[in-house]
Amino acid sequence: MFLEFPKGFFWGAATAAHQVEGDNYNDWTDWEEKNSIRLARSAIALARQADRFPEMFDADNYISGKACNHYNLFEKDFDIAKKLGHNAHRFSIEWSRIEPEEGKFNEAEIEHYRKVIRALRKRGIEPFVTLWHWTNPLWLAEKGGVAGEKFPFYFSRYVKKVSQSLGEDIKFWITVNEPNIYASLGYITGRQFPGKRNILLGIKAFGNLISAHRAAYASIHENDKFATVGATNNIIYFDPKNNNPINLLMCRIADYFWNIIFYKKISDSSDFLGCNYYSKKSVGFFGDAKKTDKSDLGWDIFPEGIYYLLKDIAKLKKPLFIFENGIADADDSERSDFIKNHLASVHKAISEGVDIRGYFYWSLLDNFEWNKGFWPRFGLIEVDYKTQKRTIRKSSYVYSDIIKNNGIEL
Ligand code: IFM
Repeated sequence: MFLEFPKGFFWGAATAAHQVEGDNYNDWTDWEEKNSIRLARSAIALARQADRFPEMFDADNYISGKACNHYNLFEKDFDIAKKLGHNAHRFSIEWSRIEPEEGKFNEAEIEHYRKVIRALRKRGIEPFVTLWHWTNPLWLAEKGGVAGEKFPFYFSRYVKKVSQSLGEDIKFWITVNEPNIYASLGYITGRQFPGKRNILLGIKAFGNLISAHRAAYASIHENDKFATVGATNNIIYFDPKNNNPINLLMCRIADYFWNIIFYKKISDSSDFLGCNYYSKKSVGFFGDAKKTDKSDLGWDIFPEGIYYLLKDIAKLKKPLFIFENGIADADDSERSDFIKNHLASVHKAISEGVDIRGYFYWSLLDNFEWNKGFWPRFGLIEVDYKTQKRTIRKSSYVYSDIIKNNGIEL
């Protein structure tokens, strides 16, 4: 059976500045230096993977450092994306490079991103620009970071500068990435930067990201009324352990707060909504989690989940994009099926009328996975961090055939 996607569908992969560029200096870098030893020690929690990924016990694994040196190698990386047939690419602009001192913008760095954008266009690849993918300039940390009173103001001032400088080459803007993950892991569980455990701060950070999105939406449109602007959030399928009414209720509550509330708050100031889907979570009491295959990170593989979530989010009547969907799979044994099966679910939603415009695999390259460091391997392209050699994984060719055919054979 052949499942064809709509004409003009955007196909590509995504990256984020801090995870691939190398030599960034921002609030996250600072946290890495202070926490790398602790993270290496606490990796014991993932010890079932210890034989395969001994680097998880090494503090250096948790320092982003040169990362993939994509800052210098972007042209080569885009050559590979082009060879694989990608017609779109999502990347992020690093705020700490653009505005290293408060209110002072670095024109040389703006020029760098102009070159990145033109390198994509030259290869026939549509750029999708994320303006904030979790990292901030150091001066902002002193003002309370994302939970600080004036965060939306600072963000929209930076966005205004970027859109005035680069706007003529950009059609698609993604203001903020995964506010729900950032607020919950950063401010509530404290598992990643800034490592706080304060629910009120978490709510403040989340609210600020909503206001920041709205302000950025307005300032981009002021500059270019034809721009297409949205934001992207992490979505999880909450799976009840059984049909006990308490479990069902818990799932509905989790679903509303994790998957829906952000989109509801921003949909009147968004031209599209972005969805980043990876996994499901078992919820509730009185039973065991249903068994599924798992990624190297232990995340459940559940392709049907994206179908249900897209159907639900579609009720907000906005065009949708899948801006992230991927798997940590170092030996590349699961990735091809992962992509195909998730795309089959996306196609099912499209065939039932959901307006989905594009799919971006996470990630183009292996990269720095935040508080897990370098050991999880998400890339279509394998990166040897010592030599910076790129090796195209087999699953990339499977994805490439899907793109060429604009559809999947099941
Ligand atoms: O690597 C991250 C990305 O930065 C945000 N979304 C989830 C990915 C995988 O964990």
